[in-house]
Amino acid sequence: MANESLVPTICPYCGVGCGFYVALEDGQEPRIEYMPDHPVNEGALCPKGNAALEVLGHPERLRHPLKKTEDGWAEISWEEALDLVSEKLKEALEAHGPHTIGFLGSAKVTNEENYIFQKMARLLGISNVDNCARLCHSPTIYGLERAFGLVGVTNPFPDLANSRCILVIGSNLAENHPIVARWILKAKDRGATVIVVDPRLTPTAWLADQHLQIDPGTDVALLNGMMRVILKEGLADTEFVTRQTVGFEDLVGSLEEYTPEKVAEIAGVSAAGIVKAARSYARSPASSIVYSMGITQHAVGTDNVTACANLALICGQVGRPGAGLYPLRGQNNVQGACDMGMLPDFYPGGRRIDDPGVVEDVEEAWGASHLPTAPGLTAVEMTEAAYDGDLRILYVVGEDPINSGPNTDRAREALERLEFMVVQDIFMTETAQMADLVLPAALWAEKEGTFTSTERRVQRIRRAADPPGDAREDLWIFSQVAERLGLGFHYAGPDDVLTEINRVLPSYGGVTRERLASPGGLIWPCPDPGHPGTPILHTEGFSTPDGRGRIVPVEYKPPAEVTDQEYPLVLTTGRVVLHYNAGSMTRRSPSLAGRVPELFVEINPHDAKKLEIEEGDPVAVTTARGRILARADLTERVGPGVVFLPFHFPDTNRLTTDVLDPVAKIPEFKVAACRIGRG
Ligand SMILES: Nc1nc2c(c(=O)[nH]1)N[C@H]1C(S)=C(S)[C@@H](COP(=O)(O)OP(=O)(O)OC[C@H]3O[C@@H](n4cnc5c(=O)[nH]c(N)nc54)[C@H](O)[C@@H]3O)O[C@H]1N2
Ligand SMILES: Nc1nc2c(c(=O)[nH]1)N[C@H]1C(S)=C(S)[C@@H](COP(=O)(O)OP(=O)(O)OC[C@H]3O[C@@H](n4cnc5c(=O)[nH]c(N)nc54)[C@H](O)[C@@H]3O)O[C@H]1N2
Ligand code: SF4
Ligand SMILES: [Mo]
Repeated sequence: MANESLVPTICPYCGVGCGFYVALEDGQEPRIEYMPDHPVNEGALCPKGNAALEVLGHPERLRHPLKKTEDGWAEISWEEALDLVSEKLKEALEAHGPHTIGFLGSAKVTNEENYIFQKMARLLGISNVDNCARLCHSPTIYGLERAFGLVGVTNPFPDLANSRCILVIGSNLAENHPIVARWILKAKDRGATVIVVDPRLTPTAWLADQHLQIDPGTDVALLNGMMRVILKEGLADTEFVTRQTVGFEDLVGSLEEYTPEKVAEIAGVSAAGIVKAARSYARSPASSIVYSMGITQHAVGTDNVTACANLALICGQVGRPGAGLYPLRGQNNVQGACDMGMLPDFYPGGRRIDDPGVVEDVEEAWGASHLPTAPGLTAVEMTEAAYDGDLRILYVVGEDPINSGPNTDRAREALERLEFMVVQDIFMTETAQMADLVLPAALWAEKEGTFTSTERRVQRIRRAADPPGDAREDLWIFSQVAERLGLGFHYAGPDDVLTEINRVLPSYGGVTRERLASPGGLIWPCPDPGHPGTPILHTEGFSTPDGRGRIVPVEYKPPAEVTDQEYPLVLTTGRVVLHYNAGSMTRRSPSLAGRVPELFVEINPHDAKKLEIEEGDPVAVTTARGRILARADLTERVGPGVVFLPFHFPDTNRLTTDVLDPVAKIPEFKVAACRIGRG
């Protein structure tokens, strides 16, 4: 091990926040060394974590600022690039006002970087700021803020091993949060019952004792049905309900018509299965609910989240070891991006922008005046505003909306109408190709800072490699733009920004640089330097003003788009273990891309037979918005009538609908009506 150094860091892919070391040895390529003393992954990594270093020196990394010209891309200096961004912003601010500008921050960049980016926006009066949480857990933000007063996974992952019943609903964690599956296996080892609710027979469903293969978009009916069983059989925790909640009586009245038989008909599962799941969850001494995109990515996403919270509240299954609610967040730093205020309606620390007290606090902390006092546009609304000509400038950091947003043919038209778009990324994404200016960023292993995992665990990343060419840290780029706009950002580096975060965000008060040295970091709320962090939330009541959880009845509503003769199949979209989101990193990772090289569509063999489609055939998938080609994968993973497309390759989102949940403004990625034909 001569001349070897081990740089501790955090996986850049999903929100589980696994730790590992980058081993640097003279004359050798950097390699991964496992971190057995990390509390969450205990040294293990999933295939993506193991491949994390493959993109580091990739030949396609962006190396220079690029300006679009009539003859294609021209390499320009940073000086010219930064001047251009600041001039465009200044011009638009003066001529048209801050509401014509949008900033999309990134759940892949650090807390410090998001903090600075949204601060820059707000100081300029811009409140159109958002991040990919809009497409992901925005229903959790509104649903859990109302129910519990605080948004976050309630218990740490190792605590899943203390659950006796785990209800996994709309989450394929075996593929998408694979290290969480280890804790579920540990719970099973100790005798826990695992129930999986998913329209597909996923690898997660294979772990289950009971799989409820519901029809897409019927979760509210199922959860209401389970709650009705629990009430009728006297299985609710009435003591907890009386002491710690409000709204129970309204719920009781609302559930009457959700009989097991009726729900069975709506959701396409057996009445006995509903009763069994309800009993398992309510009777166990410690139950947890784990949910993600199968719950949130619906026009009724906020209702779905609310129904999950209602179930936990009436059974008193929250606020104790083994009893929690786990909205598994997606990106490595999506929790952090939201904590830092990279949202149109929240200042840093999850504090509402339209609360005058909050605005006053932030103004004082920043030494600023006239900060925005009203929410701006959300991500998908910004696209709409661009379409209508109301949004003129878009600054996109570490996101690829032309692949990851809904109904992308229309989104493409919208972004084409922008006056100026700058994209800051590590690769030339599809969105970057549409930009007027592309800025090359340093990736996680090339910079310092912190990420906040889905457990609310704040952890440090450290520099282990030099960025390629002229690529620079996102923080440096933002600071340079801010300086040109006269905002007086004089941060010496990420540590300086973290010190400000400690001062401005109450729950990060004690999350200081010094305390983040050991594996596992700190879990917020951690208000002061002597505080140990808060692994389990709501142990002493909820974070609402009166300390009580809110039970809010919700009614089942069918998905926005229903099947008909022209579009007889339900299209649902999602993920596979070897690829990540729009694929900019995994499609360039040889060990991953080689194993899933192209777009495929899962079709049930019964449907395929009727359509005379064979395994491997090229087929056309068509919705009201477009037609794309994919390779047929005939599999029982989807039930008859349902087809599944991953969104890791361009095209899938040309098909998805941009119908939004009215509260969270998340698009319904999980249900569209489609037809399949020969390609
Ligand atoms: N390998 C891999 N890991 C990832 C990612 C990735 O792209 N690849 N992305 C990260 C991100 S950003 C996120 S947000 C997470 C997402 O992680 P997940 O939420 O697990 O991802 P999805 O595959 O989108 O959807 C989960 C499941 O919901 C099911 N589902 C669809 N419709 C319904 C429904 O109506 N009801 C119910 N109950 N279930 C339904 C799908 O069949 C699918 O199995 O993963 C993170 N981790
Ligand atoms: N059909 C369908 N669509 C979906 C979903 C679905 O289930 N179905 N899921 C939605 C969900 S949950 C999410 S979260 C979104 C994700 O949508 P996006 O956030 O748009 O997806 P990513 O591909 O993760 O994009 C992250 C980008 O950051 C870049 N990047 C990585 N590191 C850095 C860095 O350090 N600095 C900078 N500047 N850039 C960096 C990567 O190259 C990549 O281009 O997609 C949504 N879209
Ligand atoms: S589970 Fe998530 S954080 Fe852990 S190694 Fe896999 S992708 Fe990385
Ligand atoms: Mo996500």
